[in-house]
Amino acid sequence: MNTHLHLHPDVRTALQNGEPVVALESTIVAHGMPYPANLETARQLEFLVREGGATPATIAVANGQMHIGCSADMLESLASEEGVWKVSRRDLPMALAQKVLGATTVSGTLIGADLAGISVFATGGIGGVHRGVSETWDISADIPEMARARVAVVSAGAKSILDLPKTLEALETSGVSVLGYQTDEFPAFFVRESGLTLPHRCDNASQVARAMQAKWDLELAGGFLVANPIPEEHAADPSLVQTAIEAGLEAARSAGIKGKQLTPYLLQFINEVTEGASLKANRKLLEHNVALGTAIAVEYARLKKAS
Ligand code: PSU
Ligand code: MN
Repeated sequence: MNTHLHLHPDVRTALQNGEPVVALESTIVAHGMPYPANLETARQLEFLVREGGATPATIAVANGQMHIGCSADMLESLASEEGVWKVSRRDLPMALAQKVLGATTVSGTLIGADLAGISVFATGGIGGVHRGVSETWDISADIPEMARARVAVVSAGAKSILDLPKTLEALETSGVSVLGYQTDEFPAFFVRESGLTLPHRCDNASQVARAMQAKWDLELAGGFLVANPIPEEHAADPSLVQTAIEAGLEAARSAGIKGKQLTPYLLQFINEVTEGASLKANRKLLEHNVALGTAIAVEYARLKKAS
């Protein structure tokens, strides 16, 4: 095994036995939510994976290794320490070489999951094509990574801090199979609707698992984006969210925020402006995605054992 890869003993055992494992990202913990809600959420998500019959693997970088499954102490440090790196593919070599504490984005987490052989990863929202892309060329590394890693990502779609139509186009170009889960529409994170129609729909976890098996039996590179809308009862007021997003984009523009700082800046801005309403919705949709991701991981492990 690679010395830069550290598998938590529970994760190692589960993978060796062909049991279901669900990857979780750490950027939402370090850069996506305020303390202590971030730590409570991270622990709750791991609990939900176990409750659903799988093993959680929160992925992060520390002490020169990519950790596939974090210790309780590491989770606490990620949630509370200042200066935690935000790690995508380009940052990984230096984060490892300098032995810093790093939180992996969707893209960084996908690298770890793929190296470890974890087929399902549940998160909140993915990165994508930013608004104003023709000026900034800002397209998240999440997109090319979903095109490479053989992992199904469960998310509540993407926030309209992004250009959602262009994000879907970029996913199509990259060959990422986007599946609406019990929906025909691409969900927009805090809200269920975006007005954008998806090409494919699945209505249960076993349909998703069969598509995963088909794609990877053929040895096609890349994965899936399973788009799981936030439950109706937890969805935010669309106009409230839209106003907060517009204000955040304007504030980011005038403060000159760009590059890897932009997404964390916008997330924090929206959390503050909506006075916790968005944070609550964020936690609910994460729990919902983790429950679905776990069900998909269980189904996929069952299919693989049977074949
Ligand atoms: N979008 C969200 N919540 C998040 C992120 C995105 O709604 O927490 C995080 C994820 O870790 C994602 C990263 O991979 O931001 C994307 O950052 P960037 O736009 O810099 O690629
Ligand atoms: Mn970017």
